[in-house]
Amino acid sequence: MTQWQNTEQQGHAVTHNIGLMHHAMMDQEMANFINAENKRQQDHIELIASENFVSRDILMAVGSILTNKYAEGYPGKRYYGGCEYVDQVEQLAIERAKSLFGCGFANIQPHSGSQANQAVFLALLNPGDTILGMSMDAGGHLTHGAKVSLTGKWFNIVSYGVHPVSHRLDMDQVRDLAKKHRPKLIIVGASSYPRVLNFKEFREIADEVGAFLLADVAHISGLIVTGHHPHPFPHAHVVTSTTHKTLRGPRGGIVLTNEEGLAKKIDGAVFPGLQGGPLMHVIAAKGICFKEASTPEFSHYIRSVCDNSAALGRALTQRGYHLVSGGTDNHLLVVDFSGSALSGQAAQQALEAVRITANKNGVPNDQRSYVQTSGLRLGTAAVTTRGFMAADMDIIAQCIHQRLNDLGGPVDAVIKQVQALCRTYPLQ
Ligand code: DSN
Repeated sequence: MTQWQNTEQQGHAVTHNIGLMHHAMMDQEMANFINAENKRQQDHIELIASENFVSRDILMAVGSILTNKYAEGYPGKRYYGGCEYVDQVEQLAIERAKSLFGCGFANIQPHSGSQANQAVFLALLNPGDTILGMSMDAGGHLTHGAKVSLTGKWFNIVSYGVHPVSHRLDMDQVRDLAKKHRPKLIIVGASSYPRVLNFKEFREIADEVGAFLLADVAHISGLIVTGHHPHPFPHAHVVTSTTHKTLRGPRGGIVLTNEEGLAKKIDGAVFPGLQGGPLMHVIAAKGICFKEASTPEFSHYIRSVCDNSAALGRALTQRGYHLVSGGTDNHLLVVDFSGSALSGQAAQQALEAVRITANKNGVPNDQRSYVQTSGLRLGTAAVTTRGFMAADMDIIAQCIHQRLNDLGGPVDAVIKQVQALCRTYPLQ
């Protein structure tokens, strides 16, 4: 149970508030869509590994009047007047971020994880510099060097992958590539890597070639701050994260470092380098998120996220599915359909029809296109927030299996099981 699910009364209060808020909106056309999405979130099992459900306090902050305020600059150094309260909001959130991650400097203004990464590139690199990052089919993120992203267009990208059999990071390959290409920046971090990242070894390689090390922990930051994954500090020069995945905060990004000189460059890169006015309502919500993530309840939640992920992996393996790397150490797993007639895209669509939401994903050495893919990424952060437990993972695996094993068959029986689970764990 999460901190706000512990009291049923609180849970009901949230449902009521959200419902009332949207029913009371003047723009009924838009309210109808928001209400429909609210119902979709209630009625579907959410397995997209990067999504979660925020607390009532975070929702209230995101919907607050702070959205009205322009505050270009940083606390005490704004370009506009009237910033005395938003200064306090941002300073409190910064202090909480530093305390949560145990670091000296935090910029909490990036609008997203991608912009947090771009700020690091702007602060540390020049166009044409070499970046060594993880390839997308091995689990890396778009901003780590994909050709279609700004990173791929403006920098010289060298990509490392995973071992073709174990699907785990091949540190010899990373070292060899680093020595051969002498990157200015090495990125460690992933969007679909189910195993532990060895930040220490990455730093050793970075030091050997004189590169900066960026740890993009967008997916695993909730695990890191609760001790369920090794910490990127003191190894990384810079750490970026989103706040809305396992950290369970509002959508957004952060950049962290222990080095004052880097912190100054990063601040300048975020504003005025990349962004204009910070989203003060989101910054307040980030501050609430950092406080929530420092509680024992959150630590217990993350333990359950990992237990559920392991249980889901086991339940799928027992039903004959192959997982990238054979399993998971964190909040996500990737089902590997390589060699089968089913693509990741077809699996995603088939599950959508029974109200299970997941996303297609590349797998190591994927023979299908980025549109089709041969994998399906599943994560347990969102369902665990609802209160799902390890035994429920077996039911989810059974629903997935029933559906994928009989694509032309009737969907009613599976939908009924999904409905029953969603009713057992209503969203607050
Ligand atoms: N879209 C995010 C994810 O699903 O991992 C990464 O940006």
